[in-house]
Amino acid sequence: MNADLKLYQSNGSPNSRRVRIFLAEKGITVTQVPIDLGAREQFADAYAAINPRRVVPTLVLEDGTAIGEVPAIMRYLDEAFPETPLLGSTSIEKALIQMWERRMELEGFAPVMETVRNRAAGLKDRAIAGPHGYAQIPALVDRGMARVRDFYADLEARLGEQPFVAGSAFSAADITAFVTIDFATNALQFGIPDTDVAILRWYEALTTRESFSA
Ligand SMILES: N[C@@H](CCC(=O)N[C@@H](CS)C(=O)NCC(=O)O)C(=O)O
Repeated sequence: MNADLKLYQSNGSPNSRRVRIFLAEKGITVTQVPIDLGAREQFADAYAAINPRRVVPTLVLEDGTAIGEVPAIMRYLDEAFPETPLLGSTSIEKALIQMWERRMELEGFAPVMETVRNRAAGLKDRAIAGPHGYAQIPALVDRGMARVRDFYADLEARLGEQPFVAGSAFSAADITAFVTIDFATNALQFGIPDTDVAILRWYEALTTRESFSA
């Protein structure tokens, strides 16, 4: 389905990828507007007018409303296009999926991001994305790696009990967890440990979904 929406995004941005996969899973096609983070296009006045936080992604609706923050974008899309819900249908499903998606973001995605941003030479004084510059804190790298290790251990325990992160059905929580793992693998060379058989089983199954190449 073609929707009259614009997604400002960057191909190399894992946050943008969470939304691209979400859209692909729902079968929604939008106009993608590339923002070149390497060229600091997020700081251009034209983009700052759309998203004053100067980060991607941003979803812009037909009436010009600009929605930032990945969970908010997901929520809008799931409510505006209710077919193939990825954030649940009942009150209980919605609460549990939000709980698990938030855990994947806070306990997985954020520690990977924190480690990458406090380590990469090219991100000196850009340790936190957004309009304000922050210096790197090297001690956060070791702590971040420990948090990523714990994320894998906790996810292994969860997927040993349930086929998907939020339970019996695929959801947005799986998207955030999967993007987190690819991000950790590519940016930190910290892939799924060989002993994490439940994560490996789940990961292999998800790679067969067409949406995950989005
Ligand atoms: N909390 C924001 C985070 C967005 C974010 O950090 N995006 C990164 C790319 S993954 C970005 O735009 N970075 C720009 C920069 O580092 O200047 C969200 O959920 O959308």
